[in-house]
Amino acid sequence: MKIGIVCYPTFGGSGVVATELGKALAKEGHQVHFITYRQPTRLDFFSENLFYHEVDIKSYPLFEHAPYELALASKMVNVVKYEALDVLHVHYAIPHASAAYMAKQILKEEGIYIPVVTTLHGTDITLVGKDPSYEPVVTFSINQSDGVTAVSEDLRKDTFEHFAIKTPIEVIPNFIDLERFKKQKKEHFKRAICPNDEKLLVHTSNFRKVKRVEDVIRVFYQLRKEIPAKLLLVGDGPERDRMERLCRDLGTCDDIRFLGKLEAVEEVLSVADLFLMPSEKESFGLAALEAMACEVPVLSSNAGGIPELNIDGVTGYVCNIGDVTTMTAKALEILDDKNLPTFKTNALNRAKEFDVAKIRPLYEQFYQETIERA
Ligand code: GMT
Repeated sequence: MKIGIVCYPTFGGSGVVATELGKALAKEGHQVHFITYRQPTRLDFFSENLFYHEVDIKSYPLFEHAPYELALASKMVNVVKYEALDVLHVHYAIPHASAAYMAKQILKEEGIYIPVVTTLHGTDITLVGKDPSYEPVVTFSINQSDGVTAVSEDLRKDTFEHFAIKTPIEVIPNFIDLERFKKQKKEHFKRAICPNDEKLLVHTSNFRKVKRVEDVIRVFYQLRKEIPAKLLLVGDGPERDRMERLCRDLGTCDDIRFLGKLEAVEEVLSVADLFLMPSEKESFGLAALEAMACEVPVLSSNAGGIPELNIDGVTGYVCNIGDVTTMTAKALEILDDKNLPTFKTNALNRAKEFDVAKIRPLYEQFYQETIERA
């Protein structure tokens, strides 16, 4: 198949899923064309089946905001036409699904039909999409897509609950490349961070409010009173300054390190004992899956689709959003040397259920069905 993939090229989960899916499809012999405003972060190598088309966003003094959606739709028209694509797969509804609708209408005028698959990732529905300033366009463009997928059952339900959706939505979960995300031998790294064999906790995110990084620090602060431990915070974003101040106020700076954005997050995960994901909203929780693949149990909130991944009492624990006290107690239980090896094994076994080799064929089948139906 010749597949066009539209996504955000940044560190966010939807861009990662889109890029990794494209790479996996290219490995299977499909020709994959990425259409974005910047080279996706994980697409920095050559492959005969992978192509990248940059969206040119022309500015003009009259525009306070350059019309990205129009430039994107025009690029889609161009790529579909000249590369003879079979299907266009857009990740994240805003503004990709509506740009795809516009491209589709333009191509129709020229007698070209392009089926559009839209994948809903989370905040495009749960936060941004619900906002009245976007809702009508989001509803319309989902309904106009030829196929729609959501990354969890919870996101699927949420979409039907909050939007007047007439089209079916198929759940295709996030996936993981177990070749890349696996426990690596990094004992020297562990010794450098935890010289006295402390337990190592890790959180990775984009430090947005919705991730509740404050809960990570408060859980760690409580836990640190009970056992020797260190915390690594990976990523960066709007909450980082506030979190650094909180660490200083609590006097925990010696045990917490902010690592900023890291590409090789699997190296940090390889030495971790526990991953924390206390999010307010989380449609799936790809970062938790990455941790589990590196044999790290997960202490999470019960937001959104996380419980579909993190099995309470098996791969970690699932607690109510914001319940720092219970989270601390559960963290201590997981980190107890009697329990930790079992949680680690269970986490890895669960991650294997989301192996890219199992999930990629679901997308291929979905494309085929969408093309045939259209
Ligand atoms: O988590 C983020 O803020 C990034 C966001 C995105 O859209 O890039 O991630 C969303 O999509 C990921 C991939 O499908 C999911 O694993 C994340 O759970 C989801 N984030 C939220 O729902 C907050």
